[in-house]
Amino acid sequence: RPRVLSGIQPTAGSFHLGNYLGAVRQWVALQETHDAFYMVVDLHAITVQQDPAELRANTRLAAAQLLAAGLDPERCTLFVQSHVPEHAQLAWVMNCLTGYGEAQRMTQFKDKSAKQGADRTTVGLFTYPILQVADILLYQAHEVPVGEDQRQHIELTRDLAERFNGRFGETFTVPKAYILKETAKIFDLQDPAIKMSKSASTPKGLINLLDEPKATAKKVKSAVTDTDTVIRYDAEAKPGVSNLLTIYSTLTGEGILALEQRYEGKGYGALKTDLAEVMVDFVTPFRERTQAYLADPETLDKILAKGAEKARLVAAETLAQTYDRVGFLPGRR
Ligand code: AQP
Repeated sequence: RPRVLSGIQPTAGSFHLGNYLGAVRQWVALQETHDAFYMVVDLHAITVQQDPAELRANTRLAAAQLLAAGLDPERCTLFVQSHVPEHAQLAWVMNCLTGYGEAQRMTQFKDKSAKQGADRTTVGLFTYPILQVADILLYQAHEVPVGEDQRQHIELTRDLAERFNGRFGETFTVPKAYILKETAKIFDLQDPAIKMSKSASTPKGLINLLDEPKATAKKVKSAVTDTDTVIRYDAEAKPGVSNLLTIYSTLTGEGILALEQRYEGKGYGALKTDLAEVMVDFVTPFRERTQAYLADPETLDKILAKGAEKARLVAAETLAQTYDRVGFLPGRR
């Protein structure tokens, strides 16, 4: 089976719809066909200031949401990044292989550091794409299911894998980004020119999966569309309506064309009312399942410990081989 790997940050509060449709939904599907490794990336979460108790709670919350979304620990390896020390260990090697200018070109860093301000931007935030490179290469992943915003980091991963292999001999699988065109970028409901994101979206433009279903329905109903009345997919001319059609189609499995036909001659109100219902039907059981996993932290921690054990078997082998290739002396056996 080909291998996939991906990760998600332990965000405060809840995953948003962009996280789910852009990434997690694909994770659930890929566990059926791939040897799948998925992690909660808590090492990445400390690149910006965090509260220890909140980070612990958010890490469990993220794991609970992943299980609620349909990850099955029998079908995939689900773990917490900091439980596998090899991530930080391989990251150092990758740091030493990355050009300073190369790291400076990462647009996510530019965006995030601009938001943080110069005094609060840490070296960790600067090098986090390189930690991500290590995350992926450790597992010899063939594919990395992510949203469009991560494409540049996957390119960096490919470059560094090839560079390492060229310099020290074939060691790493060169991975590909697995990005579904339809859901590569889910847009803010109030400003369809920007991606839905926890840091850039306004509360009304951001669908948090764990919000009250009623509040979610309200956000859908007040989504920005356009002054035209036709329900038609056209990402350029009608970004707001197109975003709603994408969300609708992905959550129900009904094709965009079929939706366009069904809503022919009907107004935006009808589309939004129906989509609000679709969304409520999706988030209601998701919230309940998440709560159920959170109510039993012991079981949750056991799942994560078992996942880390499985992940370490793969990670330790890759790290040992890498250290050997680099020229580090073998340690005590
Ligand atoms: N709007 C989106 N559309 C499609 N995919 C998206 N992803 C995020 N936003 C969208 C994908 O979700 C996965 C997990 O992302 P993350 O752990 O990087 O989450 P995040 O950075 O906390 O999400 P945000 O909202 O994007 O955060 P900020 O605002 O801090 O930048 C990834 O695969 C990502 O592509």
